Amino acid sequence: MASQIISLSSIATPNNGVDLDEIMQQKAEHQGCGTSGGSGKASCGSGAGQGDLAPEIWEKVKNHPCYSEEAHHHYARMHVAVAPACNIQCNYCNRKYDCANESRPGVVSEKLTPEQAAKKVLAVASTIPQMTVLGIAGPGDPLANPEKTFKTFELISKTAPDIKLCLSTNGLTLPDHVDTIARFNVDHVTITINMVDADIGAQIYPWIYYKNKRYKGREAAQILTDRQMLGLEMLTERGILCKVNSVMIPGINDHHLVEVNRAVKSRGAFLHNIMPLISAPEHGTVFGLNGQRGPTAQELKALQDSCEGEMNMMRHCRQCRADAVGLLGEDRSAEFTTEAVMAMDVEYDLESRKAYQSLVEQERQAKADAKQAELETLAGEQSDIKILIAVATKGSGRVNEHFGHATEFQIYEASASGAKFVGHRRVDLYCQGGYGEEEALETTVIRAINDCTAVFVAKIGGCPKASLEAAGIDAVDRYAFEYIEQSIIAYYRDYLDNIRSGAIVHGPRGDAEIRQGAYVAA
Ligand code: CLF
Ligand code: SF4
Repeated sequence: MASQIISLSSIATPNNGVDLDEIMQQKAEHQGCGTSGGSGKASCGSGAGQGDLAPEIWEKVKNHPCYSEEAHHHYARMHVAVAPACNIQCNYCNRKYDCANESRPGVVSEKLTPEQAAKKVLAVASTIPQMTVLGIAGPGDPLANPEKTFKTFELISKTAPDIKLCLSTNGLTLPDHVDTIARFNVDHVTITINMVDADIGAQIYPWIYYKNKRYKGREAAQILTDRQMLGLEMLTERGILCKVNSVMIPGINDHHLVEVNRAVKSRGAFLHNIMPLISAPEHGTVFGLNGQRGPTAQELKALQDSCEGEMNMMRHCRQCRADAVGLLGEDRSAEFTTEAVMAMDVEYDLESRKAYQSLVEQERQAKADAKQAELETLAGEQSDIKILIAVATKGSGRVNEHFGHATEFQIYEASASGAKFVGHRRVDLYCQGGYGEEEALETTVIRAINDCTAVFVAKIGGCPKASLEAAGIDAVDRYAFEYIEQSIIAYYRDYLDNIRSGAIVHGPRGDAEIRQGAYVAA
């Protein structure tokens, strides 16, 4: 999503472009044009988001945007593309495809040396104080490029010791590197595990290259799954937090992923991230070319829901580029080209980063308190009605994006138990230079959020509002600049009241689409 560029100064506030004074002013202006704001309760209180996590685990996840859904509204990650080679072939991967406007794993604009990567990390950390995690996720496999990967970690752990190190691998050589991973204090490792059955694996992986030999078919898949399970066990024994990423491929591993979920949970994985297959002919992948489809939004949600009782499910993954920079829903990589980074005068100021992050923590606490207060108004509510709500946001857990500027919508499920983040949907930009593209609205936005009862926005024009309402989606701007979860709970309470009074009739919504094609910037 390279077109979603926010100015450098914008991210240097806890609200991603909107500081608190500015929010209050925007709220006042917004209310002045005929809408009403929600209630902005905020007070001090309990810790934001720790739940029942042990303190040492919370310490590791609290500002990691991938390991904590709540943190992803506030903290950013960056990837450095130091690992070009791969030792396996996945039928959904084509690293030759390179488009600056495309956002998916394996895609990068520039490959870096470890030294260039280290300079880039300092440049980004100085510009974006809420960048807390450095991940190496390709464009190939980091552990198929161990020298470059670990050299990069070594350089960064010396110059920017407050940044968490993160690694994402296919797992084939993972057991060989577990000791080195532990030595470099890499606290977070992701393994992509799509199967634990070699017959299914043979449909996903045409070959692997292992110990100087190429293996194919079932034999290749069996070696891969054995190595993945061993690597996962070795990491969790050492107390390293492991996340498992799985690509949901309808007709191949969709039902099987429940079994994968059990297998990784029993080996100590902390989090399971089931992602939709991205498959389009223009990507040139085997699956893209043979017409393999990805899941619909409701198919993905149903699978995630069915695994949720087993372990923590990640639903906020953005399937990032291997050179992504910024909050998960944005990509600022275009600001940090090698040329731009090398020309930068970088001053790494640990104290000012800490000071900034303490402001972020205050904002998180205020948000958690506001949510809790609103939740108390649902106490005793017995309704089993659940609705989905799409939210236009640019971070900080607030409804703070205009409908026409949204390149994605965050999706929440509202129920008697409160508001739960259940995913996001990417869309084409509706606003194209001052006028709305009806086609983009009809073909993309409505299809992407068709399963939602309402969409919350900071602002929306009359035409798109009417189109959404014709599609049965309530376009709501009365919560502009309020906290998302607090607003969703308030809306849900009103929704139930309206059903009971007969003002509205609750009915089922349809399915929605997950965007599959290449992203085209406005
Ligand atoms: Fe990067 Fe991955 Fe680390 Fe995150 S991404 S290496 S754990 S810092 Fe995150 Fe991006 Fe999804 Fe990966 S949103 S693709 S899960
Ligand atoms: Fe591509 Fe990653 Fe699969 Fe390698 S492991 S083929 S880089 S998706």
